[in-house]
Formats: sequence, C-alpha cells, structure tokens
Amino acid sequence: MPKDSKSGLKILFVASEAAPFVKVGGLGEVMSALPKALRELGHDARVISPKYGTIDIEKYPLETEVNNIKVVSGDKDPLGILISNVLRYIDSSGGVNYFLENMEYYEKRANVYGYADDAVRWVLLAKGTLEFIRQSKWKPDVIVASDWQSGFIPNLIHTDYKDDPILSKIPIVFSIHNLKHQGMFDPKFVTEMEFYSGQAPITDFFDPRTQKLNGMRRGIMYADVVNTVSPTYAREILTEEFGDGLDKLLNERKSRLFGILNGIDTESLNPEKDKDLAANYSPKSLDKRQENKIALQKQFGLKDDKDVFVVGMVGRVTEQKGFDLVTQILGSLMDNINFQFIVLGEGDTGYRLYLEELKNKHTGRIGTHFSFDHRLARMICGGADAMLVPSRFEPSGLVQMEAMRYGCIPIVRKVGGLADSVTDLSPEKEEGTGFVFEKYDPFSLTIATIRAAELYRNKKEWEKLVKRAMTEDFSWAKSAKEYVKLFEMALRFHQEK
Ligand code: NHF
Repeated sequence: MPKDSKSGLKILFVASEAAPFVKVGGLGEVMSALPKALRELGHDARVISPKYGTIDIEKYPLETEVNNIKVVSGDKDPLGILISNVLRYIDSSGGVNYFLENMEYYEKRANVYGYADDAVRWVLLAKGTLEFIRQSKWKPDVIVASDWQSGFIPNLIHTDYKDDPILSKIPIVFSIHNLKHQGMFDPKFVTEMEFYSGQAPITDFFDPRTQKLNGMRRGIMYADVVNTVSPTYAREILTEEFGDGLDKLLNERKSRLFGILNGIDTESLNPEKDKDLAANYSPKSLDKRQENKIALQKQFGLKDDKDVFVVGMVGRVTEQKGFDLVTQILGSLMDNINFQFIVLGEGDTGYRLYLEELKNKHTGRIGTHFSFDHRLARMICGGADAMLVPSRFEPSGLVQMEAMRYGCIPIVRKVGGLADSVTDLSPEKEEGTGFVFEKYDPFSLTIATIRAAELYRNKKEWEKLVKRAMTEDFSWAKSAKEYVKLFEMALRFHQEK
C-alpha cells in the first residue's frame, strides 16, 4: 500500500519508448530523465516498455525478472493466450528498467511505430504490464501511463481488473505528451467512430475493431489524474482549436487535469563538459563559442564565417513544428538577410525537397541532415546563434530549453510549453530569454527572425541575452517535485472512491 513520500513512493512508468534503450522522440527522453530525477528525490521510479529487437543488449545486458506471463487476447477466446516474459536492466545508479518481451509483436519489428497492428501491440503492453504487476514482488504505489499507447492501462484497471485485490488499489496518472496522436486514425474523423467512444470493452486482439480503439480517449476517461507536459498546453487542449476532438471530454475532467513543464537533463546537456563540442564554454567564456560555430559550418558544408548569424532548427520536419511557415518565408529571408540556416531531423518529403532546392540555390548558406542525431543536435545548440521553433502546437518542446542551456537563443511561437519556457526580449528592461511571436502566420515569424538578426548585430546586447538564457534553470528537479504532489493527489482521489 502507498507510503508517505518521506519513505519514498514506488512509481511505475509505462511507455512505448524509453531512452537510452529506445528513443524516437521527446517521450523517450522524458522516460529517462523524469524517473532519474524522482530517484534523486528518494523515490523508487521504474519504467516498463517493450523489449524491441533494436535494443543493444551488448551494451545493456538484460536479466530475467519474470518468465511465462500469460496474456489473454480477449474475452471471447479463452484459448488465445500470448506468452510474454519481463526482463530487467539495472543501471550504475540502481535505476531499474523493465522490458516486456514478445517475439511476434516487439522483437521481430525493426521500428517502434508504424505497423498495421500497432493498437494490438499496445493492448499487449497494457495487459502484459498488469499481469506482470500481479506476479511481481515489487508492487508500484502509483502507475504513470503515457500517451495513447498506454491509455489502455487506466481503462483495464477500472474495468476488467476492477475487482483485482492488487491492481484495483493502484492509482493511475495518465500523461499526455501529444494529444494529436490518439490511435491508428486521424482524430479529425473521430466523430465517425462513435462506437469507439471509449465505453465499449477492449476488443479481442484479433478483432479488426481493436485497430480503431482510441487509447488517448480511454486514458483520459479512466485515469485518476490526467496531466500534460506544460501548464499552457493543459489550458489549450480545453479549446476546440487544440483539443483534437477531445476538448469536451477534457472539460468534463478539468478538475483532474494538470500541466507540469518538462525539464531537461542538465547533467548530460552541459556546454562546460560536452565532449562533442569543439570547445567547451560557460557564460563567462562565451568567446569560445566561435570555435563551435566554425566546426558546425564545416560539418554542414557552410561557408566559414565566425561573424555570420547562424540559425538552427532541430526536430521533426513536419507541419506541427512550423515547417509550412518556414518554407513560405525562407527564400525571401535568404535574399534579404545575411544569415546561415541549418535543419536537423526526419520528416515530410515535400519540405525536404523544398529545403534541398533552396540549399542548391544558396550555396554554403543552408545545411541539412534529414535524420535525428544527438551529436549534431548538440553541435547546433553549441555553435548556432539562434534556434527556430515556430510550432503550430507544442505540448512542451525540449529543444528550446536545450538551446538556451547552450546559449543558442530561441525564436518561438507563444504556444504550449514554448510560452512557458521562453520570455520575449525587452532590451529596455534587460529582460527576456528569446524572441516570441503570437500569431501562426509567415509575417509574425518574419518579424521575430528579423528582430533576432538585428539584435545580433549589437554584440553587447546579444551577449547579455545569451547569459540570461544560459542561466535559466530547466533542470528536472523542480518539475519532479510537482510530479510527486500529483502522485499524492492521485493516491488521495483513488482512496476517496
Ligand atoms: O516535449 C515530451 C514531448 C514534448 O512537445 C513535445 C511533444 C511530444 O510534442 O513530453 O512529447
């Protein structure tokens, strides 16, 4: 049973990805940094995710935790049983990660996402995890399920397992990292799928309707507490504009909905120690950053120029990240301002082709790398002057915080976590950590970029801005304490039921 926080809570995170084992996006990153920060506060935070075939078992040797977990595929077919095992990895600081093993659904697949039976794979993760908890000696005081892939956990606990003496006692926090992804369909057409409103029982693994289950809706409906990754996004998703068809449900659950801004791992992201930088530096030795700019220009085939304004963009090359705006203005900015532009990240072919074309037109001024790479991301943060994040929506966003930590000034849209982490520059008041614009339109983005390029010409003012950005505290410690309060609240709500 739950303990008070002095003796530490036992917390189990369930997610489809967890760094450093498998990371596709920000969720994977959070699944490493947040449990670590909670452990540093004295809690026993563990993570369970699938044992994908791509996990490097040479680097992370796995041991068996529980063998032969039987997962029933559905009610109608009592013989449809899938066998899974749970493996464990304990890191050097004692942090425990669990992995649900299944040959057919995880081991044999090269990628984390993108299969026609993804929903089945996540229902298996939910059922396998719950069966594991029943058999394991270690029982969590609270479970944190993240995004649609683990939304089936709160659902099952409150339906199929509602009379289970162990599972029915465990409160569930459901964390929304991105509301847009709700299942294997476009949320725009969700009204066409009334049947899958979330009330119907979870269908058998082999029933085609399973592929239409809305894991996000179910997670929000059944969790004791729902949270998302920034206070502003928590408010935005209550509106039709950002609610992706779930705003009504979220409004019904408003008293249980909270927003906690993500943090970053300030230990591994440290310009004073980062081995992948050409030169290490601190706010006191900003001159050294120039060496990183030169190294970055070499890496991306740009013209050597320590004085030119360099702007980076790191993240998925998609509409969410604002690439439709960027591609509308980049050509004219290139013609009118002397700057260099670098893009890093995988994504949509249309944008990629456009950027490649422009790159050929402006030789030595545009650099691209269309797949994600940690080292290059940090090289951009450590060598570029500004980081563009003009997202259409942004639950939290991590790159703007990482950029600030490295003295790379964010140019962001005032939305979601970007609004909560970057303040607009006011040179008169000597305040602000970046350039913030409100409207999602090419004109507003152009103005913000020009403001940044203009200020860059004033070295003294620019340096003051860089120092302010670098000394902002985005470590997880603060957010982790807020998570503990959230867990305590979930425990109370669950007991009151
Ligand atoms: O930072 C991790 C990430 C967020 O804004 C990001 C997103 C997905 O879209 O919480 O999840």
